[in-house]
Amino acid sequence: MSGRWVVGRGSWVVVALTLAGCEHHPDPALAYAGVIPRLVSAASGTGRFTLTGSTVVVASPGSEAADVARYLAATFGAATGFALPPGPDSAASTIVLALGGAPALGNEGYDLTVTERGVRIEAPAAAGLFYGVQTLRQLLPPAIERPERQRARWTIATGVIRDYPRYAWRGAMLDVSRHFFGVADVKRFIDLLAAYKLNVLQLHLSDDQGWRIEIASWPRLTELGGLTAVGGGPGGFYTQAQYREIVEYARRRYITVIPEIDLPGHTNAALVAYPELNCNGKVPAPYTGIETGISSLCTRRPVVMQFVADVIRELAAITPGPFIHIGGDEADVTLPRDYVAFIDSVQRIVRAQGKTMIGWEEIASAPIDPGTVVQHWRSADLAVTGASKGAHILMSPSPHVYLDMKYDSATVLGQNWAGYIDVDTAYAWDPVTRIPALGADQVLGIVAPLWTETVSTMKEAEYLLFPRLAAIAEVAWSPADAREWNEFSERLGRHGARMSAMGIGFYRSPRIPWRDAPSHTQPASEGP
Ligand code: TNX
Repeated sequence: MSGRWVVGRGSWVVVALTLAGCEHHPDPALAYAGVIPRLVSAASGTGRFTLTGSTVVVASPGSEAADVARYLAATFGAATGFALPPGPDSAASTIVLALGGAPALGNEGYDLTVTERGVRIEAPAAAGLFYGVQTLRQLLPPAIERPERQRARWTIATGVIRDYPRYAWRGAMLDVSRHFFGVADVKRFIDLLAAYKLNVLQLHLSDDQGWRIEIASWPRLTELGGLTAVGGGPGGFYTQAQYREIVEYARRRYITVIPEIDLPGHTNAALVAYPELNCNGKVPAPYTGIETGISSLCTRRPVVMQFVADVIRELAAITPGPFIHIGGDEADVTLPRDYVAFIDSVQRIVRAQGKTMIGWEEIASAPIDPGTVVQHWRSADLAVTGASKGAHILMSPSPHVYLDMKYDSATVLGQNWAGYIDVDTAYAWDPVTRIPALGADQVLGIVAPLWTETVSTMKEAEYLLFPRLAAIAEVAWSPADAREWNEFSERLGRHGARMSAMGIGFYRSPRIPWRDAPSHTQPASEGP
C-alpha cells in the first residue's frame, strides 16, 4: 500500500522533527515526533488527555479487539496502577479500540486520534489495533514501561496519527542453538519485538552445538543432542508443549514464529544423537566451538530422508504459521550435486506438509519452487538467482543487520567477520537499493539475526540488540523517504530513557546524542 497516502504534505501537518530534548518534563506534543519506528503521518494539537483510574477501554466483547484491550490493560496496568477495565463508549474517559475504518490501512495499519475525552484507535484488523497500542505506549511518559507503580501524570497531547508498515515481514532471528535461551527469555525477546512493531520471530532451533526442539520420533535429538552449547555450557531444549507456549505467546502479540532446522550442514548435534545419519556411521565428538561448515547429513541415505520427513512433519504439526525454514547455509562439506538433490527432496517434504519452504540464500542453487522464500545474508548473486526462479527475497544483509557483529573494536561481545555495525550502519541502508538487480516487489521484508556464539544471557543479548533493532525496525516499517539519519539519531537520543525504563541495558553509541544519564555499562563477555 506504499504510496497511497501523501505524507505530511497538504492538509497533514507533520510535527517538527528536530526538537530540543527536555527530557525531565517533556512536552507531550513532542512525543508524536519521537515514536520509533517513525509514524507515517502525525499531527499534534494543543489539548491534553490524561489517563486516570476511571479510564475504561471500549472494545466489542468477544472480538479480537477485546483481546487487544486485555493486553492494553495488562501492559499499562503495572506502572499506572489503573485497572483500565472494559467499559461503555459513554464513559467520561475512554480508550476505544474499534475494528473497521479505512480498508486501505491494510492488515496492520491504524488510525489513532487523541481528544481531551480519550483515545480512539481504529483499524481494519486486530494487528493494527495492537500497533496502535504500541504507539500509545510511546506517547505516554517513559515511566509507563516500569514494572512497578509510578507516581506520574499519564498525559498525552491531542492529535491525529495515520500509520501503516512498509513491509509485511519485519523480523528478528534468535539463535537458541549456540547458547540455549529458556521460555521466559524467548517471551522477553517477543515482547521487545512487539514494542517496535516487528511481526516475525525466526527461531534457529538446531545447529552443530545443540538440538533444541523435542522430536518424539527421534528422542535422542534432545536427550543427547540437546546437552551441549558453545563453550561447554549446559544446553537445553524446548518440549513440544513449551514450543507451543512460545508460539501462542507470540500469536497474542501478532508475531509469527518461523522454526528453523538447519540442514544438511550445521548438524553435528544430530549426528551425535544418531550416527547412522553420518556417512561414516561413526559418532562424532560433540562440538562446542564456533567454526561453521564442519558437518553434513549423509544426504543420499534413505534413513536421512526419513529423518528429515519425521522432523518436518512433527514441526509442521506444532507450527500454525505457513513457513518452515530448512537452513541450507554453509553446507561446505556436502558435495554440490548432493546438496542440490537434497534441497529438492526437502522442498517436496515441506510442500507435502502444506508449508512453504524458507532457506538461506544458498538454496537458490537448487531447483526451488516459485514462491519459495530465500533469505539473503551475503551473496547478492545468490539472491538474484533465487529471484530469477520466482523466489521472494528476505533481506538479512550481514554488514547491516547481523546483530552479533560488534558495534566497534572496543565491543567485548560479538564477532566482526561482516564488519563493525554501529547504529548508523544498521539504519542507513535500504532493502530495495541494497541489491540493485532485485525489483522492489521481489523483496518481502527484513530479518535481523542474533547469532549467539558469544552471547549466553538475555542481558548480553539485549546489549547487542539495542539500539540496533530499533533502527532496523524503522527500516522495515517507515516509508523510505521519511528516514534520515541525523533526525533519527536525535530521536533515538530522546528514546534512551524509554529503553532504560524497559530494563534494556543498551549500547550507548557515541554517535547518538543521548539525553538521559547513563545507568549501565557494557556486560562482560563470558563467550568462547
Ligand atoms: C554465519 S549467517 C552463519 C551462522 C553463524 C554466523 C555468525 C549464516 C546463514 N550462517 O552459522 O552463526 O555466521 O555470525
